[in-house]
Amino acid sequence: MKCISLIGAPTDVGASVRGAGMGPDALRVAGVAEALRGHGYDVIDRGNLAGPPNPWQQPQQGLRHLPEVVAWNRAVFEAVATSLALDQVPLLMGGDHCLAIGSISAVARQCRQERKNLRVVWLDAHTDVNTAAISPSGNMHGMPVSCLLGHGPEDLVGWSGERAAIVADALDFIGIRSVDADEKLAIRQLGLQVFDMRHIDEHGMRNTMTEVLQDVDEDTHIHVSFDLDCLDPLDAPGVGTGVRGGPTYREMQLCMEMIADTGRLGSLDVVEINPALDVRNRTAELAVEFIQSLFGASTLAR
Ligand code: HAR
Ligand code: MN
Ligand code: MN
Ligand code: MN
Repeated sequence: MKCISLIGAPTDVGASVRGAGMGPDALRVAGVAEALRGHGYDVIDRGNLAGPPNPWQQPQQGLRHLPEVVAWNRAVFEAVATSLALDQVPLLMGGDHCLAIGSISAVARQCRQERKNLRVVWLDAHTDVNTAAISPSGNMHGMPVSCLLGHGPEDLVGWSGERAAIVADALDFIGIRSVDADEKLAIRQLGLQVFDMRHIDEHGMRNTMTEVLQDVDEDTHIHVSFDLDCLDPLDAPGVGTGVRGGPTYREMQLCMEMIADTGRLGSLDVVEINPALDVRNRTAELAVEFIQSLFGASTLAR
């Protein structure tokens, strides 16, 4: 069994509200390391990365806090790359979702070196495929997917060794229910596969995940990018941009369990937990439950 390395990135420079920078400690307090050790994993907590404070400024040329977003993602990229080089499973504890740029760029580079097929499962209420030109807010947590597809600011593309860290076919979105007007056009132009809440309502989580995971094989590396606002805000109140109508607790458990069953989970982001908005750390505790399922905990298996 591989060793899991916890990497904290305590920042909210990409977010619309303050507070996600406290996410790593919320996950620690909720017992993420102990829970995973309880399932037999070796867990190393690498502590928190360092980076610039949040200057809390207006967007410039459509991008808010670009230099700070670049600095934090550089640190994340190096830490995730180091963990993968040691054959560990990096668990990035955000922080806001802009950090997926550094995380997934490092994963994509490693997969190219090892000739693995990278598949990214994006669990979110939002598609995060805005750009400076179309974002209604300039907040960069709404843009990581564009950067990873090679359509971001020059400072944030190409880190994996190719302009596009991932191709559209390698990415599946689950739980989507909030897409901005111009983002819809981008989704169509890029040919992205979006399993929105309507799809999950009609086909159920089981059929949805069967479709998402159908071509996973022994050479596949699955990266899960888990934005806690994918869940319903009634279950996960500690998020900055909650949208009602998310998957149920049971549906999300099944999603995690079906990914675990493939045995191909190789890396994970857990982002957008905002303890300042939470109720007694409920959202971090919920995240720890889902993380356990993702790493193979099940009711009856020992
Ligand atoms: N689509 C909106 C924007 O770009 C909201 C962004 C999303 N918030 C997140 N990321 N938490 O998924 O401004
Ligand atoms: Mn997101
Ligand atoms: Mn989101
Ligand atoms: Mn697909």
